[in-house]
Amino acid sequence: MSFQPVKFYQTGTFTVGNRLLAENERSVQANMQRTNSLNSGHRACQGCGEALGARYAIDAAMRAAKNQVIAVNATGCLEVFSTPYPETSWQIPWIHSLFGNAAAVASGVAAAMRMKGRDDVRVIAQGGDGGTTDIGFGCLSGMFERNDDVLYLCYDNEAYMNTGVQRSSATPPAARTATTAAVGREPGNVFGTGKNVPLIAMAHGIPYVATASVANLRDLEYKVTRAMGIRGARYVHIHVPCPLGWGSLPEDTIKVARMAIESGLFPLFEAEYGEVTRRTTIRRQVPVTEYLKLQKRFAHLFGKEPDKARLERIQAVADRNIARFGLLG
Ligand SMILES: Cc1ncc(C[n+]2csc(CCOP(=O)(O)OP(=O)(O)O)c2C)c(N)n1
Ligand code: SF4
Repeated sequence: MSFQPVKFYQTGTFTVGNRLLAENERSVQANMQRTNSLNSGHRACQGCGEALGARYAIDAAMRAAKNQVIAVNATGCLEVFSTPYPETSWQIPWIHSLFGNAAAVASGVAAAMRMKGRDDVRVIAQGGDGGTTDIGFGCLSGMFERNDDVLYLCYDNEAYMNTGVQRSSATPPAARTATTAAVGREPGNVFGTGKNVPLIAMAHGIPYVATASVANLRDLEYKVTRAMGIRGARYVHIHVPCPLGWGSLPEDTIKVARMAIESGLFPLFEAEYGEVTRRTTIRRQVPVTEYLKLQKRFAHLFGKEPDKARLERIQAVADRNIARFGLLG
């Protein structure tokens, strides 16, 4: 008799499918022992990708470290919506210092733990793309270069959201922000600017670098767990749509994140010591327009006449990623 294994798709939460999986394959969030590190009651907007990503990432890290985690947070939405003094949604030791020094503070905490002989306590630094790719970049590079025993999590919502959606060096080309108006000869953010911090992290030769997305929460948990199993400097860059800044519907957060992956604009991969070791292939490449149309920050590309030239340039970015990382298998 022929045998066809049953494949469960909705395995991320408390769904039936997840409970039918073997215990070691279930998501951290599906387990009653999850730590709820970022608890309910915080003030993130509806559909905030950053809140979702942080909850999954830190709970996975807590499980991997047997609940011995200290987190250092850069200034930004995650810090502000979770910790309006004197309240906090964090259920873990958590420190906020400045906008740009999370990596340096985390290096200091890791050094203190080493001096105390507490190698069971693991240190995480986290921040938005502005705190990571711009103002905190020097501290982050130093942390990488010294190979400090810290996992850095960047929640990339592609702009400075907490202060009203200003452009960062992670803002994509053509995106409208408060500082890149959709007018003039080059509407939105200019092409050919910005930086790719996962690739820069790889250039430091650190033990582990990965990209992840809230569209694939099991993969996010896996990558954080993997990173926690390694000592030294580690970096995970998580794509987190921001309904407020991107002008997307709160209920579309996962869809928007998935379109970024399936168009090739946000490649998912892992790298060890500077070399790509694994990437997530795409079943069917979707045109970038499917992703862009869901967001008002790109609305100027779809006026009476679509801005063909800019759309083609964005498509070329996606196609280049697909070729570079071999995303079509
Ligand atoms: C030295 C300094 N400059 C500016 C600010 C104001 N500030 C606070 S949060 C923030 C934006 C944070 O953006 P990002 O790091 O991308 O995180 P997000 O809010 O998007 O999650 C800015 C500019 C500050 N706190 N400190
Ligand atoms: S502005 Fe964006 S990142 Fe900040 S809480 Fe709202 S949805 Fe989240």
